[in-house]
Parts: sequence; C-alpha cells; structure tokens
Amino acid sequence: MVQLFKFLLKSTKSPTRAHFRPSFLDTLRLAVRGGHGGNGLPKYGGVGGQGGCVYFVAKEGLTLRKLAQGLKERRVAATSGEDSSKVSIFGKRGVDTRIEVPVGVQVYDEQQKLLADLNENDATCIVAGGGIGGCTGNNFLGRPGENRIVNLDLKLIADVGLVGFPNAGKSTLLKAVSNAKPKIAAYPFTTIRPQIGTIEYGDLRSISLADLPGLIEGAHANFGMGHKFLKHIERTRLLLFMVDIFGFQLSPRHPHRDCLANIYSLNKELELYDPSLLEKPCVLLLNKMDKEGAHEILTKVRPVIDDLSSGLADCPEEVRPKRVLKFESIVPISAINSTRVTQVKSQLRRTLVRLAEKQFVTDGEQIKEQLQQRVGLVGPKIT
Ligand SMILES: Nc1nc2c(ncn2[C@@H]2O[C@H](COP(=O)(O)OP(=O)(O)OP(=O)(O)O)[C@@H](O)[C@H]2O)c(=O)[nH]1
Ligand SMILES: [Mg+2]
Repeated sequence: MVQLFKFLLKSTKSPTRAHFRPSFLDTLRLAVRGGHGGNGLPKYGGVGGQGGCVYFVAKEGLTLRKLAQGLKERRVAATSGEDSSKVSIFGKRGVDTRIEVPVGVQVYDEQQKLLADLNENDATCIVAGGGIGGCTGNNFLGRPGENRIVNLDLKLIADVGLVGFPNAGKSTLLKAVSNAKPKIAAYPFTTIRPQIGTIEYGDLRSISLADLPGLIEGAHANFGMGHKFLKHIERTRLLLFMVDIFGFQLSPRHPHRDCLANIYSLNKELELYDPSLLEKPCVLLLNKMDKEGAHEILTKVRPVIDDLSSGLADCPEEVRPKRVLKFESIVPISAINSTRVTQVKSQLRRTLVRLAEKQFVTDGEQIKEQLQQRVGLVGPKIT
C-alpha cells in the first residue's frame, strides 16, 4: 500500500527539466549611477559629502549568469553624500556600491568605448563616479553622480583555443586531455557553449584549453552559430585548429569539403572576423587518423598544408582566404587514441614554453632599446 502511494506521488511530479538548462550568458547590460553630492552649508562654509561610486571587482569562479541572478534589477546605484550641517560641517561621503564580476569581463559604455578590461582576479574599475559635494566652487550645491549604461562583455581567458568545424573531434580531445566532461556525439553542433578544461602535467603545471562550438562556412554571414563565439579566442595565446582528415559536410544540401578546403575555410572565417587573429601562433591537428584511408589522404594533402599559399589557386573561391595561416606545427592525431593524445599534450606544452621564451626575448629587446634611447643621450652604448 505504502509502495503504491509512493508510486502515485512520484508519477504526479512534473517531468524533469534538465534540458531547460540556462544558456551561456556572455553579455550583460547594466544601468549604473553614482550617488549625488551632498549640499554645502554656505553660512559656515560647510562642504557636502561626495556621492558614493559604483565599482566592479573581478572575481574568479563567478559567471555573468550568477551576477545577473544576484542583482535585484539591472540598475545599480550608490548612495548620495550627506548635506553639510551645523553639527557636521563636512557632510559624510555616500556609500560605494561594489559589484563582483567574472574575471575576463570587458566593460564598454554605450558608444562601445572600452572603459576597463578586468582580466585578472581583483582587478577593479569605477564605472560611475559620485558627484562632488557642494562647496564654494559650485555655490554649495552638490553635483549629480555619473549616470550611464555599461555593457559587460565576457571573453574567456584560456591559454589555448580549439577552433574547428562541427564533428571534427574537438570535444573528444578536450575530454581526453583535460578534466572537462564535454558532450560528444556524432552530429554537428553538439557543443553549443564554450567550455574550458585544465590540462594537468606531472610537474603540477597546468594549461587551460577552451573548446568552442563548431564554426561553419559562412559563419561571418551568421550561418550556424555565427561568429559570436570567436571573441573567446581573442585572448588565447595559441590557436589549436582541428579538422577531420576526411573533411566535413554539414548536410546533404551542402557541398562536401575535403580537409584542405576546411583549413582554407577556417582561415577565411577568422580573417573575416578579425584579420589580426591570423597573426596568433597556431597549431593544426588533423584528426581521425585511425580510420581507414586516412594515411593516403594525408600523403596527398600534406605538401599543400605545409605551404598553404601553394594550393590557393585550386581552392574553391567561396572558401579562399586572402592571407594564409602559418602553422607552428601540423600534427596528425586520433583523439580516441590515448598515446597520440598524450603526445599532443606534451606538444602543446612545448609550444607554449617556446612562445613564452620568444615573448621574453622580444620584451627584453624592447626594454634594451628603450634604455638605449635614454642612456644613449648621456652614456656609453649598452651591448
Ligand atoms: N574514429 C574517430 N572518431 C572520432 C575521433 N575523434 C572524434 N571522433 C568522433 O567524432 C564525433 C564528433 O566528435 P565531437 O568531439 O563531438 O566533435 P566536436 O568537434 O566537438 O563537434 P561539435 O561540438 O559539434 O562542434 C564523435 O562521434 C566522436 O566519437 C577520432 O579520432 N577517430
Ligand atoms: Mg563539441
């Protein structure tokens, strides 16, 4: 009887809502207002308190969704400064409002001017200053605080960004090398939001790898998920391109593109989004090498991949980039083969170390040059 009662109770419950999981939020618009300055007291030369300000502090582990849920409304204000009075000649300052935002947020004003780039933990910026208190300079009338709309734009920060067409095996690789547990399936657009995994090494060093939803040909014209996720690779130090050695076909209505055309197409999409991305160091992974016939394809296409400009003339016009990518290395792999995956892991680490060394030398040379310019005027040449 008790069992039957339990069963009936269970069956009246609403169906599971796991599939209604909220989507990834990477922009947020907020109205912010600094507090009004308090009025001064002319009779005693009293000065009103300054209005409080609204400021952002970057905190790791936060998301824009959590921030949005934590706010009662999309309008945030600081309190006004107190008026000057007989008992308190200097009015008290208004209370500041502190808002914690995720690390990686860029703050823009309504004219799309960058106000701050909060790219590390505890980075702070004032987004709405408080008005000054009333004093002799303003006829003892406190001034209003800044009042503006700010747009928060979250760009993920990862060492390496995975870029490729759907179904290439990006999430399979992320899962194999890192602690992340992405969804993997044999259909396009399995990944619908960016995800970051951490690759741990034996010596406790780690690097972060961001898996992005698959790009498709024409993403610049907003096909598929468009370019909106590409912003997340802007801050990565290394781009990791992945293509299926057998190429990709979105649907029977679309042309089948072989792996070479896929590489050119990815190249073009990046170029159309932001040509400066082509200057980022990049590595190419040719995936699914475990499948039959893969090695024959590789032998055929490898010479062209080694020098992409040599194949431009034969590349279909729709996917032909103006400038070609130059890969640091080209690695045939199989994301389902653990030995090859371990090799990729070490290769990524080596490449990042090499890039850091290169950067170090460049920075050093720049500093030397600057010193040279300063010291050169008065002293001997630095060698
Ligand atoms: N044979 C073989 N299959 C693979 C390999 N890597 C991935 N796959 C399969 O390819 C399919 C797509 O893999 P995903 O990792 O979901 O691909 P994705 O690039 O993340 O795709 P999207 O999220 O749609 O952009 C899955 O069925 C994987 O099992 C590989 O190296 N060899
Ligand atoms: Mg995926």
